[in-house]
Amino acid sequence: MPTRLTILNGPNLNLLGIREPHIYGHTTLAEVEAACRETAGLLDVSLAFHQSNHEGQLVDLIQAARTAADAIIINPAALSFTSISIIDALKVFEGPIIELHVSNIHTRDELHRHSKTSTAATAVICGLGPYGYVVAMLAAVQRLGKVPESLPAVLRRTPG
Ligand code: CA2
Repeated sequence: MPTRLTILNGPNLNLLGIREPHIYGHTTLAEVEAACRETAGLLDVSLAFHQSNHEGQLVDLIQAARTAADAIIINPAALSFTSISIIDALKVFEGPIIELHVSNIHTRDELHRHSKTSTAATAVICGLGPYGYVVAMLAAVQRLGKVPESLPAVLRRTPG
């Protein structure tokens, strides 16, 4: 069975590339998904890619990932700063969880700076723009020890 990645995107990320490009850039979520699908081909993984504006639906998707995915990559967006239900759902997932933000949340205003959900994440990536999704996919597969042998060894081994 191929390695299975689930990528989840929270509220308003359907507006990526459409509104506030000075913060979130010009790349749309459809373009992000296309880049992730291309990356999935290189990494030889299957990919589920979702966006929802609804907290409960994201909780359902995280729960479903317990049997449908080997790793979760999640950009909880504004729910990063508020959602205990997402934290609780993530804590039940047994595989790697990479939390991702397009912007560098540490340079943002007080409201957008303190992610609560990252307490349930294996790792956090922020500030790389949409490229962060590609990096997160590689990191998730590396964590699982499933980087394909067709890729250079340096991408497979853990330095140090
Ligand atoms: O940088 C990120 O990926 C964020 O998760 C995006 C969230 C923000 O609350 C976090 O602090 C950082 C906001 C997502 C809303 O996306 C929009 C995109 C375009 C226009 C308006 C909102």
